[in-house]
Amino acid sequence: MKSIADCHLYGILDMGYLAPADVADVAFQMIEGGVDLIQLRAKKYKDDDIVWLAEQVSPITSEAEIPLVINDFPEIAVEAGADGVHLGQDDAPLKEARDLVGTSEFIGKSTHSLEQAVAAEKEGADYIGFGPLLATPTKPEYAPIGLDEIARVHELVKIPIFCIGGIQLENLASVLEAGARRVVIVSGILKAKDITSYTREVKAMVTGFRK
Ligand code: TZP
Ligand code: MG
Repeated sequence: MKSIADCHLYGILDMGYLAPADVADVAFQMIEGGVDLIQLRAKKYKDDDIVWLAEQVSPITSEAEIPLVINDFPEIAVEAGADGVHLGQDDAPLKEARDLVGTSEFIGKSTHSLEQAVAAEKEGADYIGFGPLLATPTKPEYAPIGLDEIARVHELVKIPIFCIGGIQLENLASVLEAGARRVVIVSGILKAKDITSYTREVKAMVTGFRK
């Protein structure tokens, strides 16, 4: 299984963009394209349905030896045998989630400011999401941070930082130039005509930039 430290491109199965029947196929295409880990983000779905979705995806992530992360719900992450859980600022406190998932699952946390990023590391998160950097229809209720704080967050926080929000192939170079080393792309990937080749192009840029 890939460790978080080795993950640079994070793909999200956001059920706002996907039909349940397509979830496994899309996971497969994203992995073919080179995502290093996958999150299942199923806002508005019932617990049992999230477990069902996770069951469709987990054989594929297991086979590829990449982590599967469940958004929002530590209990479901445990029930589904996922590898990690991702918490927002309004979800269960990190300590509570840690008590539920133990040390066998990692915990990620969404952060929307430098202060929240520093606090998440202190609380014991294994990685953070930092964003939204840019305005995005996937998370419309949050004001974008912009690209200026990317360099600073990398000075302040030593756990892996996944930059997120409004990132697409078209602006990826500017995000990487601003200092991002790990990115999450949701709608850019899910709305691509060819998910595998879009993801492949993103991966090549992210990998190429680190060299
Ligand atoms: N958290 C911060 S921005 C965001 C989340 C879940 C959505 C990112 O989606 P997109 O479509 O890549 O802008
Ligand atoms: Mg959440």
